[in-house]
Amino acid sequence: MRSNRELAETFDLLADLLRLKDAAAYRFEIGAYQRVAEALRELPRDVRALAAEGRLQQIDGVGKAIAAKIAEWLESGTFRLLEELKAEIPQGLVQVLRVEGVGPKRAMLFHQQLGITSIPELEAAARAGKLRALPGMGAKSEQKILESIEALARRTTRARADIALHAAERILRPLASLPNVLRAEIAGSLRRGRATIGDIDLLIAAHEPVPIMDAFANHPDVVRVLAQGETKSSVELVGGLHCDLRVVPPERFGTALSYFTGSQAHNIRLRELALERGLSLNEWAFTATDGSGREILCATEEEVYAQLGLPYIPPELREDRGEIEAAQTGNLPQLIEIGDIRADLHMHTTWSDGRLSVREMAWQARERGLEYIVITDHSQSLGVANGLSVERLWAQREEIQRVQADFGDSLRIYHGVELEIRADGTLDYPDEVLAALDVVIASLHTALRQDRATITARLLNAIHNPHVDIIGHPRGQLIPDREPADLDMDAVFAAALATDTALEINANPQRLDLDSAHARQALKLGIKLAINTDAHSAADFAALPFGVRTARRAWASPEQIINTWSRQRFEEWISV
Ligand code: DGT
Ligand code: CA
Ligand code: CA
Ligand code: ZN
Repeated sequence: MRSNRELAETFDLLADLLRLKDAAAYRFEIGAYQRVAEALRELPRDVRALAAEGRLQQIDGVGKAIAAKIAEWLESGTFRLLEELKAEIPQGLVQVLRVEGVGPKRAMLFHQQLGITSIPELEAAARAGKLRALPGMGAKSEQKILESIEALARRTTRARADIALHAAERILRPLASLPNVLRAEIAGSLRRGRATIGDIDLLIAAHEPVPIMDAFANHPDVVRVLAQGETKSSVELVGGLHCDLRVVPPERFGTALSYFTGSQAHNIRLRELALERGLSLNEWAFTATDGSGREILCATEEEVYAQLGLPYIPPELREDRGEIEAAQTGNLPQLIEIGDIRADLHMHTTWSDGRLSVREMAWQARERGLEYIVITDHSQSLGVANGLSVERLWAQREEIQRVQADFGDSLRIYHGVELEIRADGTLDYPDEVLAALDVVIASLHTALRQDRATITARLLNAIHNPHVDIIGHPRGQLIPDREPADLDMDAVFAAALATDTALEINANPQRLDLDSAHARQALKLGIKLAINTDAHSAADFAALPFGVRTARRAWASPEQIINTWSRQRFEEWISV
């Protein structure tokens, strides 16, 4: 598989090997390779297709020399410079660079003095106290390195929600249809709708657990059984995810589901409330603390909360971020649901880098019950995504009008754009073009590693443009491998509020951007949000639930999300 992502990783590797060799001497090359890696990750088209069309140099930062390296890599899986560097510098040292507090100089020092070529070797040396004696090191920096190694391990083992959900459903489906299985549910962080998942937690209600545990351990996706017991088993799945399964009798299902859904912080609060009522609470039951051993069993979660004098709290809120207090005072939000969504305001067609025509996208949208959509293809400077010149934009308008005529009242199709915010902060079309469009989504796709002041100013410039209605995937993160841009989000929020610019929750599970924490902050300030799939194909519409879950984790109610609005209200909003 010679994918964009693999090629991006190759350029990252190249940059890191050069950093190890001599960061100062190669600083221009290193910067150039990193920029190309970033552009490749963002690239909406397959690099092989671009190579076949002779358009490699349209990729941000790719000139003749890099295009030749890419061509060589597509041919053979590597290129000469890379092989030379690999022969010179142990590749494992590149991993060592990812440890915070270890730069290229230190990594080479560890290598030359102690023969270290990997993170486990570095960890062992730090534990043995061997690092502190090296020049420029001490007990404190040694301890710091140990802590960063642990932090790194925590960060890199989490999976994207869609991948975890797919894996969980593959396991759960056959188990749920076994005889005697009464209920089968996903629990843990996946049920709470988190963007990344540490491990999958599954819960089944049945009187006889053993055959279920056997079927679980023998599922074709299981590569290794980590532990198998009567009521709890853990396995490793193909792809490396771990999965826990518990089987409980149905009369205890509610208590168990509540416990294994978590979060841990939420559970601790529930246990405190129970203790105030003379009850202890664990995954099995409430038990009286008066020594009688009297148990209260709950078959449903509603009963668990009712025992504590609380209304049902939706899983997405269970993070101990105020949901207990809100439940106690009758102030739980009326959370948005999938069924509230009437529109999708961000999607691409074959006019830029989408797979389907305007007509096909409209058909797909109506099939899914949407009342209105906005076609938002890329603007001109995103050449690799076949961005629209102004001329093509107007040609597209004619096609949209023809399709609109055929769809009549059954679906309203607005003409918008996903407008590039260029690296220098200017927008990709002149104001008079923007003024003629129904909806403008402005997005950052390039130069995402600019310093805070520069990239924030870029985004603010777009927000302040009176024709920009929505900011697409505001922070630019990609899960799991790209950190968000270094934006001053307070300034972004202040500007969005002042100009009544909506911010997007991009529902694509690789983005989920805004994330739930920032979305919640924005909503508290009174900023409007949009949940968009950014669909490039029919399958991409399936991202919507991930966006809605993120919004629910942000405590969003329907009226705060503009694509729950009626056509009329939406039209009023875009026309001011
Ligand atoms: P993850 O897997 O890191 O994405 O996050 P969770 O929330 O799925 O965590 P996990 O799989 O370790 O445990 C599932 C749930 O089980 C967790 O949300 C709460 C509950 N739980 C696990 N360990 C403890 C514990 O030590 N104390 C309490 N109160 N609850 C726990
Ligand atoms: Ca979990
Ligand atoms: Ca678990
Ligand atoms: Zn888009």
